[in-house]
Amino acid sequence: MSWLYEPELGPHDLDETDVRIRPNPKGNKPRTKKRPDHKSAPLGMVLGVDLGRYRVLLDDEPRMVNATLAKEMRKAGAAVGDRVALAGDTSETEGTLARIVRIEPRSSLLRRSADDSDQVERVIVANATQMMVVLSIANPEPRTRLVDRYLAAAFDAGLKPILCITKTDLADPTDFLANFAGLSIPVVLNRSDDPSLVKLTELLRGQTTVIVGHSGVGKSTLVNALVPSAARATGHVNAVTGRGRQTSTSVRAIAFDGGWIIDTPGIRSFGLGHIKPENLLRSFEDLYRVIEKCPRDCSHAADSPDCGLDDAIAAGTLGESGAARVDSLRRLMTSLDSKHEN
Ligand SMILES: Nc1nc2c(ncn2[C@@H]2O[C@H](COP(=O)(O)OP(=O)(O)OP(=O)(O)O)[C@@H](O)[C@H]2O)c(=O)[nH]1
Ligand SMILES: [Mg+2]
Ligand SMILES: [Zn+2]
Repeated sequence: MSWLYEPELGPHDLDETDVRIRPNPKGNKPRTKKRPDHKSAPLGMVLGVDLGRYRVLLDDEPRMVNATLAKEMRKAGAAVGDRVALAGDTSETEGTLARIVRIEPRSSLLRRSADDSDQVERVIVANATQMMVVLSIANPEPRTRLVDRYLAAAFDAGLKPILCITKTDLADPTDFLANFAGLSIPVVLNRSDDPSLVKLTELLRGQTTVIVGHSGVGKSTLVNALVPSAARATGHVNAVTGRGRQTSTSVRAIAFDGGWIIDTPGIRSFGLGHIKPENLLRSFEDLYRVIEKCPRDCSHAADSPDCGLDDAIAAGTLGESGAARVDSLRRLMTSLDSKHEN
């Protein structure tokens, strides 16, 4: 029973469609399935979601409205970034709650799965145009494999990727950057004691950018530097485990320079069970030009006899980090393959 999982709901939170007793004068005539089309319902954008409660910014008034999902929308769900139509009471009078009755078509959808063998998707953000992957050069240590995962997800969702390396006051990022030398992705360096926001602002202007990365890398710190009024809480990184404290617990869209920046909670893993294998290959753009010339039946796996990737490593044409890049791609391919065996 669903109420068991919604203990935080009070009496005002019940959707009115749950409790309305529909008059049915013709006795046992079945109720029509036809729903109102809500054509004139006010539109808005979802800026935040907490425990099933949506914060929606209206299009026509500079005002936020609290809303829940109408019954027929609960299965589909809405995400931060979604454009939605509202019905019911949007006056924000105490005790009233609007209902999300329609989600407008999405231009993009960023998803992850619980793990690579799980195709059940969790929607992170709708309608983003870019993904900024944040990693700190130290505390916590950067992990290139997670970046590769994010880049694959960005490619699959059609989002333009950006890399942002934070905490450059703690260590020199030069060596680490060699990992991404063959990619055409913009890279921004940042330190919070002397943030230079010029390049970042240029990259983010007018875009809807979802900001992702491990807990503690400094995502919310960056958001606060860009939009001080955002007042996002920031947390410490545990000195022993090197882990962040999962300070941000929900996704939030914040207006920035004609667009939006969307702060997300740090996550431990980013499953790719939902992405197309072809998109994984293409997201390794530095390797793809080699892969394209492989024999047609090449699996590009480590045991594939004529794979051009091995020749390219041997010839040194993939640069210093070539072997590590190929290894990362092959690990991801193996991990994603496990889903087909299940
Ligand atoms: N030295 C240094 N510390 C930084 C920098 N940027 C952020 N920090 C610190 O890193 C810690 C974590 O920052 P947050 O902004 O909370 O990190 P987050 O990525 O939002 O973390 P979650 O919300 O848990 O996902 C805080 O103590 C920040 O002060 C930086 O450039 N240099
Ligand atoms: Mg945060
Ligand atoms: Zn191959």
